[in-house]
Amino acid sequence: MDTHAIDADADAVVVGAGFGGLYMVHKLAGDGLSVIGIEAGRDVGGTWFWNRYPGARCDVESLEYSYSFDAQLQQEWHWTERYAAQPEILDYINHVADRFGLRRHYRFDTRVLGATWDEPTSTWTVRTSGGATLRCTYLIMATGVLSATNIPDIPGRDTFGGTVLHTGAWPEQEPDLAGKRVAVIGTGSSGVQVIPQLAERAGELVVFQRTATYAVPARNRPIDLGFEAEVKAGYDAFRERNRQMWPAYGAHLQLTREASLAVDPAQRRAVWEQAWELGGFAFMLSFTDLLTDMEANDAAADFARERIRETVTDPDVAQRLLPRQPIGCKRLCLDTGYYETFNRPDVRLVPLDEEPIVAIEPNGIRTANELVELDAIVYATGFDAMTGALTRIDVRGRGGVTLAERWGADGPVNYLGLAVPGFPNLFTITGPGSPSVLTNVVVAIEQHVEWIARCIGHLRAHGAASIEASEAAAHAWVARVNRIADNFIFPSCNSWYLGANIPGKPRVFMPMPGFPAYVKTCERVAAEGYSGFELAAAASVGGVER
Ligand code: NA7
Repeated sequence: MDTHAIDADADAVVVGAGFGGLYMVHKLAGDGLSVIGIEAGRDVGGTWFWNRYPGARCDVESLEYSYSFDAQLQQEWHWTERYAAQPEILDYINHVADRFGLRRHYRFDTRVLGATWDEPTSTWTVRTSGGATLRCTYLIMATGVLSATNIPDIPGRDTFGGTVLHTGAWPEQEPDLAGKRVAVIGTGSSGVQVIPQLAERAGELVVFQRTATYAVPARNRPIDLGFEAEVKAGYDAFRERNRQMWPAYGAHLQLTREASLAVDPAQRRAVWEQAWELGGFAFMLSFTDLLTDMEANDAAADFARERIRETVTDPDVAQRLLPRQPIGCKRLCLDTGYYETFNRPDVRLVPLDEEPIVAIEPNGIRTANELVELDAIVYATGFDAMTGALTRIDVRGRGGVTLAERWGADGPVNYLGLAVPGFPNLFTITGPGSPSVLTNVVVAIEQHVEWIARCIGHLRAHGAASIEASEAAAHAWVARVNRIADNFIFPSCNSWYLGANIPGKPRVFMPMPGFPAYVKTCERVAAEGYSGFELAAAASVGGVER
């Protein structure tokens, strides 16, 4: 047991006050448990608290990217745009926190530094940056899948004399970049969103591109009031249709249920033109085989590349913006004016395959060809996705083994993306091994929160002291997720789904493709009395039943 004096006892500690943490706290408090929430940020919001860069916007439609657990909440909230921008999502999360009185459970501006499993008492001892030591029976990590920022270790990185920003940790006080010479490194979803916005305000914008990306037009617009009314008239059915989709979203965007290779090329093209106009993920959902058949994917990729050539006026620049990996292999970006931005005279593209970065210097970025003088560098270089937020905390399970050690060589050994062998009573919301980033994550979060709450209810009802995923079940699960991923085009490129963006990270496919099948498995596991888990009966400790 940790030798620190315990400052507070709770049934559960929930780490994070984003979509996942807030609902978990709400659910457990509603079930009568004592709960302490810990949040590093000054307030609620999670991803939407930190990612406040210009242009930050959700790529799932607002009417879907919201909680479904409260009928009145979803009826009363009104979204103003098809895809909500970050300030509106943050307003929504604040509204939820107020409406359900969730802030009172939280300690803000506080990080969890470490957590240690105490075998004799079957409890977790949690150390926080505020100096407090908490003890709890259940530790629930709602730390987010895209929250541990990645700043690449470029030589001289810390010598730069100008402003340094990361899209995933954007300051609340908007930095003044007006008229400045600004670099953006990275062209994933965040880069694609921030680049057109920064081009508007900077004097000169230089985009450092390692991998050209596919971006399909979002076609954002004010919310269609007719569509909103239609959805709200049958919200439960709308949610259910989306839950039955493999990524748990977009049922109304699905133009066909056919394989693209089963229709003739003219018909295929007509569907893609329609999907392109519809915007967003309609393109990838247009046929059933785009992510599973390389020939189908090649044709879709060609169609998307043609659109880039049509949009970018300088053919050399267009050529450099053409992605070469299969479309959808890395997460597809939705754009608003991304490719058009490269037609501006004050925007320049530096393709790193032709002109690599050599070093960062006090005045700018030195490439193999030149010194690009700069006032600001914006890292849009993503995250140590899915595992980083967990392994950066000193979480110690049985035998004092840390999560970072447990996941070091083999990647994130887990069961259902919910639990880790050797870490009893620890749950991960949208953890690696669950559908998480391949879904509308709010739907995935709700399913996890409800499953975890039910599981905890079961443990309490049966007087169990702990639940722990078995080694065998976890290894079988990781193998199953990777077998399923092998049926897709996903393993064919270097994406953060595979950990490939972080040097040294084991190459394991982390998110499980296919939400409906995943839900069925979770339901079956629960119905079987938590098969694949080991439940320990409560032991008498020092005369006290825990
Ligand atoms: P992403 O999708 O991981 O994109 C990061 C970008 O940064 C991507 O273009 C990377 O190129 C690039 N990158 C990463 N490291 C480097 C180095 N060392 N040098 C140059 N370029 C680099 O993160 P985002 O924040 O855009 O999006 C994350 C998710 O958030 C998104 O999918 C949505 O779900 C929301 P690479 O492709 O790795 O070659």
